[in-house]
Amino acid sequence: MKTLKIAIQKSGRLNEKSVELLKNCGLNFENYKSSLISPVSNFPLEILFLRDDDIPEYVQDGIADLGIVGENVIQETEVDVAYLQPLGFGRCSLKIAIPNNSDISSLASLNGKAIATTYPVILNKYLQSNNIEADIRTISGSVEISPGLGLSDAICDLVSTGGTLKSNGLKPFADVMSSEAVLIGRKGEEDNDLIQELIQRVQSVLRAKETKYVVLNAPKANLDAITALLPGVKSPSVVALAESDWVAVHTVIPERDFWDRISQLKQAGAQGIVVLPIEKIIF
Ligand code: PRT
Ligand code: ZN
Repeated sequence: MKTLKIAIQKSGRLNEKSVELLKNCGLNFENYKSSLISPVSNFPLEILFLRDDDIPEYVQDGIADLGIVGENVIQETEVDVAYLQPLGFGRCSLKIAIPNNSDISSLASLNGKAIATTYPVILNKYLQSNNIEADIRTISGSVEISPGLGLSDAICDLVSTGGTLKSNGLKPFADVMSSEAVLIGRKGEEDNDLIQELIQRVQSVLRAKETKYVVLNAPKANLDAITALLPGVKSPSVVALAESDWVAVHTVIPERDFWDRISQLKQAGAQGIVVLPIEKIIF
């Protein structure tokens, strides 16, 4: 069987989470910072460690079968690849930002202004779709200092916490795109059995991350009220306890409404609530 190749970022913001995801998928490999390629010992897969900017093209051209990279980089490189799975990390937005004291007040007032960015392709499309004619100044980094140096009237850059904008006297003005890390593959190869196996492993890890395993004790009399609050994978397991009026309930709860559920459960009479992380959920 052909050995697949997956390209991930060698170092930078996506490296650690990409390695963690692949390890959580049960893949054994060495993560030497010095090597560019690392074989997986228990799956026909090799990991390529690359600059993130090169990953989309490597996948498009078939040098790698799969890649993990920010959506922003895929859009900027304009490659034709298959989006296989959003991964929920590396979240950020590409925003136009302006100096705090700028007179730019509406999208139309960007007409004729200079905007510095490392994302000229995405910015150009955004401006065109909004009928704005601005001067895009493509620079290779430190975009946020360009208005202060008098090189541009605005910038278009990635923002996560907003701290970099703030510390440079800038404020967000318009959202161009939101982005997260995604698993991409070569177009036409999506049905490959090994690729499908990997996608399923990735999905089971992501599902597990979104949920917690909860064990609680409930008075039998309140069981209906308590199970009504619990979605579970199918339905909660109810286990007898030595004390005959009580049962233990085992279930999974989505992370997003976790605290609401826990307080509702307490109100419904649940006690001794134990919450555990889940490693994988396989349907
Ligand atoms: O060396 P290589 O080319 O591989 O890496 P790189 O330096 O080009 O990219 P890297 O590691 O900085 O980012 C990789 C990916 O992480 C990006 O392509 C995005 O998909 C994602 N990501 C998520 C971010 C951010 N958040 C982010 N905040 N990439 C960059 N930033 C930068 C931003 O450019 C700005 O300088 O962080 C600063 C703003 O951060 P806040 O928190 O102050 O708003
Ligand atoms: Zn890069």
